[in-house]
Order: sequence, then C-alpha cells, then structure tokens
Amino acid sequence: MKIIRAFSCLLASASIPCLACDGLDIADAYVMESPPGAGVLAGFATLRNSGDLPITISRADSPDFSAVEFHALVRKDGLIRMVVEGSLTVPPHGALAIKSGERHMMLFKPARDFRAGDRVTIRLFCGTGTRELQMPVEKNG
Ligand SMILES: [Cu+2]
Repeated sequence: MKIIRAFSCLLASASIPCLACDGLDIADAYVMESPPGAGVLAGFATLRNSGDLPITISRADSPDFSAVEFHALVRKDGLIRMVVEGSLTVPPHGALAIKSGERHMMLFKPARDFRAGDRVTIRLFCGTGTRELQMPVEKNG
C-alpha cells in the first residue's frame, strides 16, 4: 500500500500538487489520562505546515480506539457544546492547535485502559498520504 500511495503521489505531482502529509510537523502531542473504564479519551497536538499549500486532514483512525473524531468546542448562550469537525486544514506556513478548551481529538472506546506513561497510535489521513503519531498518555494538569 505504501508503494501505491507513493506512486500515486508522484503521478499527481506531475500535474497537480501532491496532497499528502508532506510538510506536516506535529508537536506536543499527548492524550489525557482518564479514569479506568472511561469510554472516551481526548488527544491534543499542535499541527504545523512548513509547505506552500494547505494540508487538509480528512480523517483519523487508531488501532487503539474504535473511532477518532475531531471535535471543536463552541460557546453559545453561556453553554459550551462539542461539534464534530469533518476535517482539519493547516494553513501554509501556519499552524493549527488542537488544544484544551478549543478542540480535541475524541478517542472512542479504548482497546484497554491507558495509563500515564503508555503510548497510543493515531493515524492521520491527508490526501493520498497518512501520518502515524505515537502519542504519550499524560496525567491531567
Ligand atoms: Cu469531543
């Protein structure tokens, strides 16, 4: 699969920009530790784009969770609601913060209890490419 993806990326670059994860840098990635038995966990990271084109992350998945979604927090009438963001776009030579109080990666149904010091694997899909993250689990605060 890797070879096919790389090849399709080469083909695409001949005519249109290659929409892979090229130029995507990820910093400060972590998953917040939750009490044992928690049905969902939240992941955070800063996504930076060193390239000249926007990078759109269309979805994410993980071998450690049943599903991964991007959620934003929206304040309205004094209430805070979570809304699903279908995709994330990191602007060229810019950054997008997935940070507490603004947005998070919602990680559903962990395969087991993850404690501080553990690592989870998250895969981001950007165009024809993917980027795999190893995110440490950290204690809250
Ligand atoms: Cu959420």
